[in-house]
Amino acid sequence: METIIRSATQTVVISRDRPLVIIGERINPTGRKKLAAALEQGNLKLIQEEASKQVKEGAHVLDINVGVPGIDEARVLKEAIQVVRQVTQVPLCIDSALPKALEAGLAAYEGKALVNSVNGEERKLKEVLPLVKQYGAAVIGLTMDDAGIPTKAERRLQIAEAILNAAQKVGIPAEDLVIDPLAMTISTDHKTAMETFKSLRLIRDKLGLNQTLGVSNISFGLPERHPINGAFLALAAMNGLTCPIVDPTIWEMRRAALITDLLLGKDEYCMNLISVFREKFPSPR
Ligand code: THG
Repeated sequence: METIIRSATQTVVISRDRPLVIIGERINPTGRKKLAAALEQGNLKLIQEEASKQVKEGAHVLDINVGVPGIDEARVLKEAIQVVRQVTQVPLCIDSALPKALEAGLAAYEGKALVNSVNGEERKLKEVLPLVKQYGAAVIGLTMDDAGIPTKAERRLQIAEAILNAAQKVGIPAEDLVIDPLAMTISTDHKTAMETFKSLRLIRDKLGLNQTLGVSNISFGLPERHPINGAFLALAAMNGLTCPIVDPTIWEMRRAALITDLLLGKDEYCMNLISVFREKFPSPR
């Protein structure tokens, strides 16, 4: 199963047989006051800086979310996509809760985008999937529906199946659907990571789909967040995660992804690990 996304000049292939595809999460005003303020003022300089920095630190794809309350999200998303293109050519993941904004983003994007996201709610499926089809994009499907996020992995698999069926019904092939089985906060449910791993395995083994996770969700409210996120990333990759959403500018996260690829046999001669290490730490340490 290969999910292919593209910019005008670059192609990224997401597959179990390949290294993890890193989706850079930093262009998102949630929990980032400075970015939210810049977006409100129409200043897109910070977005360009975040784009360049993340690609330099190993992001293969950039998530673009400009959701600030009260903002004209369709217009700002379109502008953000245009200014990011001026500084990097990596493919984009267009992230909005508003179908109108997704449409404006897709119309402004040159290539095959990844749309973040649809879920199992009837209304969402009806609004978002036709857009994905119309623009020939790929889409992330969250395993939640009108009843919320199921605790049990078996139910998350059912929702993934329902999203897959709905996608195929409008002509979106299975390879253009990436499932997000949802990383929850482990500080409020000590078994939640285990349920996410089980979801990853079920969806991988029964549906064969590529899968993403917002990795940092796992560690909210805890000390040692980055090491927790890193270990979670590795275990999730072992169970079917292929394109994590992370902050690659945190070296510990990039390092976790590199080491995970190495241990899962995706880094022949350890070339990637060694070359990134040399670039990052040019002098002996
Ligand atoms: N699944 C999918 N998409 C997602 C998520 C997911 N998009 C949003 C989110 N979850 C992943 N992206 C982010 C973006 C920003 C932050 C976290 C996850 C963030 N982090 C710091 C924090 O934790 O407080 C902010 C502080 C900072 O670094 O400045 O803001 O699960 N499909």
